Amino acid sequence: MKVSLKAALVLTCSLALASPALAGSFVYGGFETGDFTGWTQGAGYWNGYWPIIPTDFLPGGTNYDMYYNASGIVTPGFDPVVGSLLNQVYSGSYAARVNNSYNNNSVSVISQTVANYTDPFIYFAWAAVLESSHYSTDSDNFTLMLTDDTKGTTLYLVSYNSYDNGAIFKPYGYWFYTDWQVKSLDVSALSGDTFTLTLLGSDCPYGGHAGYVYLDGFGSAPPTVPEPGTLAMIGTGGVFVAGWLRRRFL
Ligand SMILES: [Ca+2]
Ligand SMILES: [Ca+2]
Repeated sequence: MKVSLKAALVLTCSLALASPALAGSFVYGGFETGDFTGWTQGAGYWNGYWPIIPTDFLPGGTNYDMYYNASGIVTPGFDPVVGSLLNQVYSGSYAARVNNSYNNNSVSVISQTVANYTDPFIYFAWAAVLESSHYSTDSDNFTLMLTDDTKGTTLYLVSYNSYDNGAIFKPYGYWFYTDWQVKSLDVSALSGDTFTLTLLGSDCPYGGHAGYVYLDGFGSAPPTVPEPGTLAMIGTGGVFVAGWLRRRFL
């Protein structure tokens, strides 16, 4: 008995010692725990300085104040602003919404770092909703970036505001929104590096306009879209399914 316990202890120690060398992987990048497990959250108040630096609002940052955190976990269903034009979830049962549609100068951030990543691809999906407001440096805005922290390089960066919104944005009343944007980055040449995905969403700095971004499917495999039957069960009828089919197949 003593021998087997000792053997088990040795095995446990060996595994513990070996674990730092194991390849890193994303932790709940699809938010399927129904919360922000695996993610670092940040928030703060935007009083108008530009540019907004995401790390300023993460723990330890100069503007970090979780009182203003307006992120949340969402379930399949219509976006509260554009309705059936955008499903809140891209894949599975949950997604993250960074910031929200309430105007109160809030800035919300989420971030996840994975070390020793050896898979060949990184996938993620995002969709943004921005309220028409002011100009390039004082409108509700968002920044989504993926950095290679080992190399000190930025592999993916999108930064939009409601004044400088790109061709992927569509107008909806006094708002702009995108369809889900699914990204795949080939990182096969960067095997073993440390990567960080950071997403910031911000209201305008005067408290009158809001902006927010959905994120889902951060991981090493392509995020899968819901089955049509699942969408029909949301209680939407044919219009939404038609929209889904249009987005998927055209
Ligand atoms: Ca998900
Ligand atoms: Ca807000």
